[in-house]
Amino acid sequence: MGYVDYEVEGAVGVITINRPKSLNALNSEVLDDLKKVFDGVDLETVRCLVLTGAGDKSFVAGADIGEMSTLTKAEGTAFGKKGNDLFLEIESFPIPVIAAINGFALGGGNEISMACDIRLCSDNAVFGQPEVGLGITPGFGGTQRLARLVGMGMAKQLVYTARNIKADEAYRIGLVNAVYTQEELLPAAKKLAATIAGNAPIAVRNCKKAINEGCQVSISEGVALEEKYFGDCFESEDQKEGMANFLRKKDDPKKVKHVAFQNK
Ligand code: CO8
Repeated sequence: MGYVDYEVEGAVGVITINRPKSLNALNSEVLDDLKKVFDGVDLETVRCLVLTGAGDKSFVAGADIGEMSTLTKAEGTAFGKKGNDLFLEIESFPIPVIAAINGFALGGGNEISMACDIRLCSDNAVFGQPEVGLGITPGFGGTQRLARLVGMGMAKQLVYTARNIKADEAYRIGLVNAVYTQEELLPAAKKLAATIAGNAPIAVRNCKKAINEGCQVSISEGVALEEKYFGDCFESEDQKEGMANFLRKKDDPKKVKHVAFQNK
């Protein structure tokens, strides 16, 4: 569809931002197309998503500077809200989203990757928040999510200097979980997604909610959230079968089997 492609392989959905001539920069149409694709994901069958960019040069080189260049204050605020609303939807999407960062992840590109649950990148990836060099602040969540991911001191340094960093430094500061060659990146992201998709879906979704929501509150409120999401897993078919399988294995290791979780 338009600027965004979507393919399903088994229980893994792969979303590709496809505007390579502009290094996959996010204009309003790309944001609209992304929203349509996320809203259309069949959550009955798809259990994990991979988000990547088309081509071998760029994941997303930021929000579209041409489109932003003529915005008024009111339009700038509205554009920021459009991106923020979408990225909040991605962050709280019911199933995990893995960013496979295959090149530039600048400005809005770094910001959309930070709305994902897990970031993997290729060795040619470049990260940064160049906004202050353009006369604006990060506007799609960069001032908020970067500090939460890499700590306030490092986030402030990256944002205030507008300095780009390479994949190895992004890995060192904990912005990405792993670095691959370009050829290896997408297969590795799909393999990780398939591993997640093979686990009990209700439990994985509840883990995502417990971690995301728990990060915003005190530890006592966080563990109360965990108790709720933990308790909610009980009496599900997947909990009963997952635990019964473990007990069968203990009883007789030959009875070991792969549990095909039902999402029930
Ligand atoms: N917006 C629009 N077009 C872009 C962008 C972008 N962010 N990035 C690249 N392009 C386009 C170029 O204009 C060029 O198009 P054309 O061929 O028509 O001239 C094409 O992509 C290829 O780019 P280059 O020729 O520049 O490729 P290079 O390999 O020489 O350089 C770079 C690659 C280093 C990535 C360079 O393109 C660059 O610096 N791009 C801009 C990166 C940037 O500053 N991104 C941050 C933008 S600000 C932002 O994201 C704010 C988010 C919050 C918004 C909130 C709104 C209120």
